[in-house]
Amino acid sequence: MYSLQRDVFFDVNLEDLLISADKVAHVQVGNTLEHALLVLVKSGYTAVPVLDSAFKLHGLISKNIILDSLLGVERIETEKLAEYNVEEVMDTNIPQVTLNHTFIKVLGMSINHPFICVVDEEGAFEGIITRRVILKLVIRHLNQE
Ligand code: 2BA
Repeated sequence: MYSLQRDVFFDVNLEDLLISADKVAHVQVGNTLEHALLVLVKSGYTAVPVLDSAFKLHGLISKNIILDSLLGVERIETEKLAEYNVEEVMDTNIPQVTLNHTFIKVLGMSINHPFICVVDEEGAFEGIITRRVILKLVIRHLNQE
């Protein structure tokens, strides 16, 4: 049987779970959809953050959002890949926290989001916490009796 003490999560430091910004694949505001699709396909990730040149977080772009934006009435309008920039179609509803938030908050957010963005007080991007890292920590705290 497994038991899990809620208390063990109160001391979790979110910084220990962070994949830092320099290791996160991302695209920049002003990049075309074509460039974003290249980054997504080459990195293998489904979705990545959209940042500006000052590393401020603006949104998320995914393969699905890009493909959806290409759908015309009768065909896939691939010419839009070069015509549109990421900020025109990106998701601005970003799951995000600062390092002051609790692990329980991030755990709850990970139900609906494969990764949570971490920003500082000014909105500068610090990195991501992935569902994988969150689940690894939960498993580590499961005590077999
Ligand atoms: P997905 O790209 O849909 O990836 C789902 C899961 O597949 C990942 O879960 C990971 O376990 C595995 N995976 C996918 N691509 C991988 C790769 N290139 N190398 C190793 N494993 C890979 P999580 O690790 O929990 O990541 C959740 C989501 O966070 C990913 O969803 C992706 O959207 C984002 N992500 C993770 N690491 C990233 C990074 N370094 N840069 C940008 N985005 C990242």
